[in-house]
Amino acid sequence: MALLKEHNGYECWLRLAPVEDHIKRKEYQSWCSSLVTAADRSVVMETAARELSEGITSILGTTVARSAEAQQSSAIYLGVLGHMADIDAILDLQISATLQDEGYVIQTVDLPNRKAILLAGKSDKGALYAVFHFLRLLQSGESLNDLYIVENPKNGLRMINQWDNMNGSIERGYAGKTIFYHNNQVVTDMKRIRDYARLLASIGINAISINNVNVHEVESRLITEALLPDVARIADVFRAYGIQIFLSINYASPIQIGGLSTADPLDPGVKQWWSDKAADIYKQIPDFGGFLVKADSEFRPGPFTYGRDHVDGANVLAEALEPHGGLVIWRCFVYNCLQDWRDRSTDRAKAAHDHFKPLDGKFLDNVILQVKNGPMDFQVREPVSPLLGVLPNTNQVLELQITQEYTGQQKHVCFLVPQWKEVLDFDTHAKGSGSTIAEIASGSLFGRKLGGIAAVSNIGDDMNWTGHILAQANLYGFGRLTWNPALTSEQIVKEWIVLTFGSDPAVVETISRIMLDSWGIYENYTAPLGVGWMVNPSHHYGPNVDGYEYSKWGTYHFADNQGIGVNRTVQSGTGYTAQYHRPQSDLYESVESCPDELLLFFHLVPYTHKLKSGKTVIQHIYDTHFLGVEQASHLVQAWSSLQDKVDTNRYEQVLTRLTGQAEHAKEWRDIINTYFLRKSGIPDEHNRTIY
Ligand code: GCW
Repeated sequence: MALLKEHNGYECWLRLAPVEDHIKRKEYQSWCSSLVTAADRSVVMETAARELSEGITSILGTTVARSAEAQQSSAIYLGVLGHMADIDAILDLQISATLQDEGYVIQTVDLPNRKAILLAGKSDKGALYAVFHFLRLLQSGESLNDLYIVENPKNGLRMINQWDNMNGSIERGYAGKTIFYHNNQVVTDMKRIRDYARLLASIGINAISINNVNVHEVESRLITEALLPDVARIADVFRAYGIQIFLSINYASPIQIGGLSTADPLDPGVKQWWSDKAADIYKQIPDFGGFLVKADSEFRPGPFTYGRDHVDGANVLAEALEPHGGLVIWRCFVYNCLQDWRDRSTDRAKAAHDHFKPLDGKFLDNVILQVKNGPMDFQVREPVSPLLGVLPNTNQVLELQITQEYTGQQKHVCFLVPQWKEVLDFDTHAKGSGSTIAEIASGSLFGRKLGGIAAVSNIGDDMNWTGHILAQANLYGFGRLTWNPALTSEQIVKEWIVLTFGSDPAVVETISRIMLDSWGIYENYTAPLGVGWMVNPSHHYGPNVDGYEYSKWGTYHFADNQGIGVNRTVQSGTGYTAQYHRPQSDLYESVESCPDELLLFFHLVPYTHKLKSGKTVIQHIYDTHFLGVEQASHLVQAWSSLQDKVDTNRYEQVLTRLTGQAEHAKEWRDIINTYFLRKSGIPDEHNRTIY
């Protein structure tokens, strides 16, 4: 057994580990001895060439001769279609017509006197993505003999949102402090940011917003000439990896930093102010992406202050950015966060649809609405947001959360790709069947030029980036799924395991099982049947069944001695089900047809209600919570079986987290089961210990 090289998790999936099989290594070396790239390289192409040669050296142990024309019988050709004779001489140029701007081709040519591998992008970003794909092939032991790979990203915008604050903290961050800021300044040493840009580019991310959407006093000044040079330094680092920078802005900036007396979007002085501000920004950052905006949400300022709607609000920013090609990404997370818990008619789940459906088609072409996957807020399970199916004339991006705010905060393993797959595969029936979220988010269903998927980052300055090493799979999975939503959870997790831990069959099988089961396990021992919110207030970690039951946040479960759940039917509830198209609205409206896993999100039912599984609601609660704890302890056992197959440092890190999770699952089980036994008075059929 080769001594396992120690890793602390810093490289994540870019370990670029040496190929151990010497026959395979010889075969790869026969292909990878020289690299031909065009002489005039853009900054992105320079990155691609460097990543390729350094990656090959790391994996094969050989250096790669780089030149502008072929020196030897075999070479790798890296370039942009139509800009490199060697590539155009070999590649069937028809392929060019099928490639989008960030697409690429990887093709093998194996002629008697010439072996070549082409890594050809439609643009230099495509070439960069081809390089990372090629390095994945080498790491996965794939044969290079007859490659013909054509890849186009499904989503134009593949974006990360950082909820990072300049005081060093990260809102909902569970992996240390921010890598971007220190003591209210942008960091001077760009190393971590460069390594992060590299990780993101390797999974096809092409955009990032670098500050919290709750824009505080200091962060409001990121768009001023005082701080823009620092933002430009960050933009330079990401640009080299094909990633565009965005900033979250404070809607009250004209007042806060502009000295105006109003931020009213219809005020001519405000309009002029944003236009001047945009010009300042683009002077420093010519390819600046644009603004990400959280307005009139959770006490953030916005157009409502001036009696204006969100079309007025977004369009004034869009007009300012339009001359520079900038975008306004406007979040739809708008709801009444001062609700009286006694009020059963107000339904937070309805808010985004009520606010934004009437505005469809009124936003300018460079405005994109950003919509969370569910109507509430990234719970372990929610129905898909009905707003995503009712905006045929508006650009939109789907917002997901990689950081595990409500899914164990990187103390528990919870691989979220299966959850995201359910969201992307959900058929809204907006234009008949096949109107899936994947088709809507990408823009293709409604024929929108702009579209994509954004997600809240889970990284911090921990050495392993994500706190829990297994949480790296969520960042990896987000990138791969946003590039190609048709990938399965199994494909994504296998790819990630091989790159991160190697291809030992026991390692691949065991970690795949752990990851693919983890979302269901977490759901089993937390809030039942889609009702959500049984967490401790403010930090949202750990069980507290009534933590949000009397809050102002609209987050109720209405459990009493008879039953539990939120009646969202048209017939006798809040009417939320009507926000879906048929047949979904009918599916959810009827307690008989509503899927078990969302029953308590849509219906108030007695504890004795029979689920499709044949179990009563109360017995389902007991059974899933006892089962969840058993499953969590099995995760520890499964991981322990890999003790001599994973390097000690990472093995121990994960074992510690899984052991902690197994313990904490008992807390969830006992508090939730005890709460419902006391409320319902209905004993567990198996008379297991409940307190
Ligand atoms: O997810 C919730 C969080 C807030 C977050 C907000 C949002 C950035 O609890 O921390 O604020 O919603 O998405 O804006």
